[in-house]
Amino acid sequence: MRSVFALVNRARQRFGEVISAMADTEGTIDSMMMPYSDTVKKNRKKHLIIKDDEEACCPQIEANTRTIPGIISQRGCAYAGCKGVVVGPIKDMVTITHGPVGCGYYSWGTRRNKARADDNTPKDKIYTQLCFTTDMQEPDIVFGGEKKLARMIDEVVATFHPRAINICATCPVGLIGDDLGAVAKAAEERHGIQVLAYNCEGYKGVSQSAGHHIANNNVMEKIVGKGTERKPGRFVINLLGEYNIGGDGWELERILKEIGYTVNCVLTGDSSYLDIKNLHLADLNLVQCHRSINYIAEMMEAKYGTPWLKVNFIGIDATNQSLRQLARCFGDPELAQKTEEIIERETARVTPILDQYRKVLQGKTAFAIVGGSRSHHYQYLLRDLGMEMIIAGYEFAHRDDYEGRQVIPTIKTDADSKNIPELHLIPDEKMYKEPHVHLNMSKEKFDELNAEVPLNYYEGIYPTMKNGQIIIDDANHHEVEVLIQTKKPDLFLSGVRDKYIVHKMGVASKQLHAYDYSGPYAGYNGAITFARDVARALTTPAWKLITPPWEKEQEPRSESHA
Ligand code: CFM
Repeated sequence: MRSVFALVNRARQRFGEVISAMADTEGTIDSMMMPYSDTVKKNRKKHLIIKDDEEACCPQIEANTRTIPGIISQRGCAYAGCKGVVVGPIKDMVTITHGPVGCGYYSWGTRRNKARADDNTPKDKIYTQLCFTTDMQEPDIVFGGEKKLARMIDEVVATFHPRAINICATCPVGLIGDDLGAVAKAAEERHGIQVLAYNCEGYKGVSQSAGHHIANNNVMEKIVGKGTERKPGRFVINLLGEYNIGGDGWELERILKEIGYTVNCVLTGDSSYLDIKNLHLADLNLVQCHRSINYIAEMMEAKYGTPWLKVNFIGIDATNQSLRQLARCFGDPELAQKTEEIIERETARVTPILDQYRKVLQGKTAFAIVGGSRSHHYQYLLRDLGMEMIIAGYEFAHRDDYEGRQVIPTIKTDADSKNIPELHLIPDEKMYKEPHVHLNMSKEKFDELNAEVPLNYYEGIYPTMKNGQIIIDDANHHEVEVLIQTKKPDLFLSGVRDKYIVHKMGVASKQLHAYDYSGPYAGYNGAITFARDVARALTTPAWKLITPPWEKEQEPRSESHA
């Protein structure tokens, strides 16, 4: 009898907790909406979800739509997504920014994708530390910038002899109508190397996400499939959507190579033009950042039949699970055994170190408001450390990143998304192989595998969140301030634009884009670095010296700020 009472009591208590958490969260959302007009309120409410365990499926969220004019959120532009994120890190291509100097200058070296020389790419063929821009001036805007761009390509070829060149468009180039495609084509004929033109004018689409798509299309159409050399090995894989921020990709290559995989290409962190040409010769694609690279994964599936597996190498449990699923894909007993050996050895090595950090991190809460995938991935690493991400936000993700890929056919296209060409590729006559042939297994075995380890699928962030937690799309400073004041996290994970404001509010803040010059954060060694950085951030005595603004006596606001 006692145990029944205990159960009932526990259930009541749990019910009470959930109700108060929900009421509290409703209150937070009401405060966020308070200053808004009815139209803005209606719009912003659609970009919020509260996780509800009772609901069978994820409520629909509005995502990848225009930010309301006048509200400053954290998004970037299409040029940033194309040049800054996807094609900029290709180490042996010169990437020219065609436009006034600001776009090239401010995207120069700010994303910490690292590159180094390898067997095929000597040091003098790596251009990622340099900034190339046409520096358009008023006469170029008035009379057109095509000649200046052509001259610049000639100069780049004469000085650096690169293997290939990217040209990325900025807003004014699209407005004055420079024909980048024609300039690139003429340059290819003059120099006998590939010159790719990306029409990634900043205003295309609603965020940098449009630039990812434009970059994916061009890389897929113009580079992938041009090579013929498969790297030696029985298990040849690509790691897509990994950009080697702070050396993440190198830590993952260390682990994957030791298990017995051949890493054909990491796209695009520390990748080379030569490797991308051979992308189609791998057996399997791993997808780390779904948002930025799912287009190439999907197009390769259509054109070559290459299956893809969504992985997450952020966190120990997440890494171990991804490695096990990866081994399952090849169905090889030796590979499975080696995987278990490495998992056991690495987990045993890092666990005692993480245990030490857990002593100060256990029970702490965090928010993450980042681009389009880290707010999901880092939940696993935080849980390894005894922490909980109570609010997760994306700047520019699409509905499938929140709700899962099954919603893709139901996503409405609008004027902004129609702006970005959608390539529909058909199976390549010579190179298409059925997915099970890529994995060297029978169709039956492949179907069994697919039932256990979902291939070509991503479930989104929603299932990982806990009851009552908030998911927010395209958050702005005002909303972030209210969330911090009401939910009082111990740690805020975001970018440099809000980092220092949050510090001044007395809350530790870590940059999750560039890792504040630290890293790697991926894999086993990355988990240690992250735990150390977060433990330091939370325990620094500086917090004792700061009084959050809401704890100070309210000073009357001056008219000019009202
Ligand atoms: Fe993918 Fe990225 Fe991200 Fe992204 Fe980015 Fe980035 Fe990011 Mo900054 S590709 S979506 S456009 S994981 S640069 S390495 S950290 S916003 S969450």
